[in-house]
Amino acid sequence: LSVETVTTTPYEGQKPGTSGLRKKVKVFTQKNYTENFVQCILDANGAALNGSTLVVGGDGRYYCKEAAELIIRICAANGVSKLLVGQNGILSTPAVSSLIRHNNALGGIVLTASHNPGGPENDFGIKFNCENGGPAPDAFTNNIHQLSTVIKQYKLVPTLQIDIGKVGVSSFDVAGKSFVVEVIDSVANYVRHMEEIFDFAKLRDFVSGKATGKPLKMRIDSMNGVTGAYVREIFLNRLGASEASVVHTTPLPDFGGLHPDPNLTYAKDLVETVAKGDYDIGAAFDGDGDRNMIIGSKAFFVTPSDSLAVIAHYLEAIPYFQKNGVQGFARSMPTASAVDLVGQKLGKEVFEVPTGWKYFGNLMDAGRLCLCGEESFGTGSNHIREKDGIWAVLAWISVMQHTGKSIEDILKQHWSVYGRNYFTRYDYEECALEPCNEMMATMEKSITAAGFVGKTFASGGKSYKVKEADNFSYTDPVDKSVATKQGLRIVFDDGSRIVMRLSGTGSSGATVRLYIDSYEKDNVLGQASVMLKPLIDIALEISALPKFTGRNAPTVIT
Ligand code: VG1
Ligand code: CO
Repeated sequence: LSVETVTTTPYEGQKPGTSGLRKKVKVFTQKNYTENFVQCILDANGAALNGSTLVVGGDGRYYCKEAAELIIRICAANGVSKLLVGQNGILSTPAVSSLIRHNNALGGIVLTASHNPGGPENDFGIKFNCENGGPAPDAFTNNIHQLSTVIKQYKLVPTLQIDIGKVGVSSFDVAGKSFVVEVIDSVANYVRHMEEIFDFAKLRDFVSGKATGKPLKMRIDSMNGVTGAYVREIFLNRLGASEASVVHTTPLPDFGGLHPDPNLTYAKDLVETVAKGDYDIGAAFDGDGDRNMIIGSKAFFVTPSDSLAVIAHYLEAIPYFQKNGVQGFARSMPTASAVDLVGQKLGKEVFEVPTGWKYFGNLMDAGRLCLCGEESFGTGSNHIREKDGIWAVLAWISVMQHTGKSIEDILKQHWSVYGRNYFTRYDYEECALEPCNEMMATMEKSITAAGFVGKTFASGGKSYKVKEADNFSYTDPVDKSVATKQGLRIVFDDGSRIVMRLSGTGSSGATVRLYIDSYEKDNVLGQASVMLKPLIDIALEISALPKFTGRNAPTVIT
């Protein structure tokens, strides 16, 4: 087969955000758009690309398969030796991370827009993960973007034909060099990995009811995303759950019209079913399987910040940590600091990093971090370098098995020991960009002006004194790289916080995220929306959000 060089011109805006490049399908399917970006990803790897192995797969959304086939033809022309491709182009994000690590690959190209809706009218995305299995760091993605502004040509092997619907190995001769494509079973490697981490025999006895006399009643909702196949294999085949325990397990190109984001708004079906029914645990995942939501009986909601803290507290219930030890913990800056308290108690390092999983990787590689999470329904460990939805559910079931308690009781006990971080996030989606930029600039100015620290704000009978206010910046403790402008934050005397930032995962307009975090040592059984109301009002006042966005209410509350 021979290589063709195609002349092209740059597209504007090929700048990866929090987690890869996300645009409407219609943008990706413009002439040479995907080709350009993929060529830039490959070029950003420099000489290391030659003779390398890469992993390719995605969440099964619309355009995934076509993009995977295109990537195969481009990789073939650029000196890559071997590709591991998920069958039909399907691999969850955690599975890609695991495969990269297990195969010593140079990296992986992940085809997903994660929790964004899919289908011809909606979003597609491409993300590059590096050889540690984690999302490429800022320096790398900046390089990709830089290359995309000057690209003049890309290379591909236009005549390379391959059926990625069939598992198997195909070898090609590309201009005298060997190129191998191995289409792999999408779930096998990942399932094996989970079996190494958790005690499946014990969990099977617990889930099937052999150990307790009654099966664990669960409802696992894949929301028509990529986790369906993984969920069926793990929960039904390996752990002996009943067929009724899993729903929406067929990955669909448009997620069946669902917005595959596991939160109280978009996973409504799960929440309502569990609220009405007789379940011990409910869980949902996002499109690419890295996010998770956990709810207990009667839809008792576990905030992701609490979920992280509880798992941290019970890590000894998981064989992987018994074997490998427990290093430090970490959370993203907007995430409530519940895990910090567990870290303090256990004498572990706790890190606060900017939003996005890429910031955890260095700390894990350096052996300083084993468990981390984000308020955005992301939880994971150093078994891979992505957050991992199914892993989180297995961790929770392990904690339930270990304690013999319900999810609600586990949380209540946790709060009685550590106190409670009330937390909520307000999202204002698809706002006009300009006024949002102006709002952020104005707020940054006012919170960093002389006299702001020390000021007191009062609302609803509560008052809060500003202790610290800034635009968060982070210096990576390992490679000393600096990330600036990661979100405005106001920290009050009692540890309560207001955080505001613009999303970096949207495909159009601006999404404002407002995070409210308030700690109570003793008053732990209140209702979050009531407890947080005063701080929310203060945040809206300081930011003048209604004025800038024209919105009186958020689109999503989590
Ligand atoms: C959001 C979340 C962030 C998460 C990112 C990717 O980013 O807030 O915590 O890491 O999505 O998650 P942003 O910039 O929109 O706030 V996923 O599951 O969409 O890859
Ligand atoms: Co995701």
